[in-house]
Amino acid sequence: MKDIRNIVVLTGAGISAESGLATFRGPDGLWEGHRVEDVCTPEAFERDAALVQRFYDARRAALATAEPNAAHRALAKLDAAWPGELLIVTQNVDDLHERAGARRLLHMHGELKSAWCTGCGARRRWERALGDWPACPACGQPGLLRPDIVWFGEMPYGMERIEEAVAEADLFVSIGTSGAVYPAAGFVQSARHYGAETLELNLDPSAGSIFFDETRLGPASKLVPDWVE
Ligand code: BJW
Repeated sequence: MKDIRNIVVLTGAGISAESGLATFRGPDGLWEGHRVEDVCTPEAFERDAALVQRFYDARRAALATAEPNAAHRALAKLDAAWPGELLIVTQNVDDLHERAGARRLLHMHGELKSAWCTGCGARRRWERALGDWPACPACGQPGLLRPDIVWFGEMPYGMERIEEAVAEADLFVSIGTSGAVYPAAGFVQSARHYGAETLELNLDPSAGSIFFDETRLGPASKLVPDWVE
């Protein structure tokens, strides 16, 4: 095995499943009969903002009672102890990684507890429901706040920093993601291209399983602590 100094960890909905938060695809992947691909777009928000706000209000309500699990805690422990470079790139919009103590963390698909104003561009911490359609606290304009979430067709956050970290990585680890959504699904191939070892920890093999040097199947709460220790 090569010397490992720089690590990139990519996480998806599967790491929060054992904290009680639903994943997107599979049996629980529908919401009020809508596919995630139909709710999570700027076009859906233009068409029916109230429906999309309800989807995120329900997600905020679920997050209020969720706690980090052993997988989040193990990554936070790795973050605290790892002397080399580490970047945890999460596709998740929950805050369970940071509540477990992770610091070297990037939310590439946005955050549930943030709202942004499409009028003035201000981003604000937001824990309440947006369903009552409040005015923007920065510019005072009503009806312009939206969830600070990256929808299909929008550019994920932090791509430059992620691409740099992936190019420098000696080890790329993917946890609890189906590999159905790009650009995150393509990171493993970039990491390989730049010479990193690649490891997948997931309940089922993902769409990109063939690109990993090793895949370990099982629940994240078991696999992640086993890998970190
Ligand atoms: C467990 C477990 C347990 C369960 N233990 N495991 C080709 C190239 C590039 C782009 C595209 C392309 N083709 C199409 C596109 C565009 C599009 C896309 O990917 N579409 C696909 C449908 C094909 N992508 C975009 O539009 C993105 N933007 C973009 O591409 O901009 C241009 C650009 C170009 C080039 C470079 C950079 C940018 C934006 C994507 C935004 C995604 N947004 C969402 C919703 C918002 C967040 C939210 O509301 O929460 O993000 S969609 C949804 O899917 C959410 C997730 O973050 C994302 C990924 O889902 P995830 O996490 O993988 O969850 P699941 O449910 O799919 O899988 C869970 C997994 O866990 C499963 O495998 C289970 O087995 C496992 N599991 N329990 C361990 N206990």
